[in-house]
Amino acid sequence: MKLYSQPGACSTSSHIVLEWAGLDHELQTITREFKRTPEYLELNPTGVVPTLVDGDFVLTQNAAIYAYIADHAPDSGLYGDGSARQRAEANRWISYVGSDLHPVFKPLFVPAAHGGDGPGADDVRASALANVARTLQHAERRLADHEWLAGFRSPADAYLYITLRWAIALGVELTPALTAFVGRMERDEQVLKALSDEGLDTVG
Ligand SMILES: N[C@@H](CCC(=O)N[C@@H](CS)C(=O)NCC(=O)O)C(=O)O
Repeated sequence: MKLYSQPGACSTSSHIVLEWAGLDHELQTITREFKRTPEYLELNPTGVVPTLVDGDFVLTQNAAIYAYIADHAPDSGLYGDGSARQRAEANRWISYVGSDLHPVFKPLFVPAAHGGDGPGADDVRASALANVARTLQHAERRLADHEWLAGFRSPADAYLYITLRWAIALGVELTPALTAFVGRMERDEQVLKALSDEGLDTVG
């Protein structure tokens, strides 16, 4: 399998999941500019990361990639014990990160697409930062009495960790439960390997 990842983007979560699964893989780190090339657009027509290539099969979307990886590593426990309930629990938290949390960062990363490059730029930024903090409260409450979002370590944790790196870079102050979670992730050897392979530092 070959993963295309832009270091520090959400694709790094798919990379962490590959490491957790213990699957042999090749990594190609790419830049924002490379995502606009015809070569890459042929693989991923929307020009985003991640993309996973397995033989003649090209897969996009983090959630789909996590599940595909887990299907190739059935003993990895990535979706808990594999029961309907634990798979649903992992998917519930993957959806929260992917559909609720990840999008609230967009006005901060692509201000021009959200009216944040004109006279009201400061207001757009302040409101986006408030949205990040508000949306993170759900994870904070969960992690106050759980080590991992789903109750066991799942792809949702890798995805949350990447969004927390973004929050830290943007100056959002993390609550103790989220800070402790970042620490747990950064004590994990496979997480450290993925970060190092992408040339990334720890942030906790
Ligand atoms: N729903 C997509 C979201 C992918 C996405 O938003 N990727 C971002 C990086 S985190 C991206 O490549 N954006 C385009 C850009 O930066 O130009 C997925 O889960 O794969």
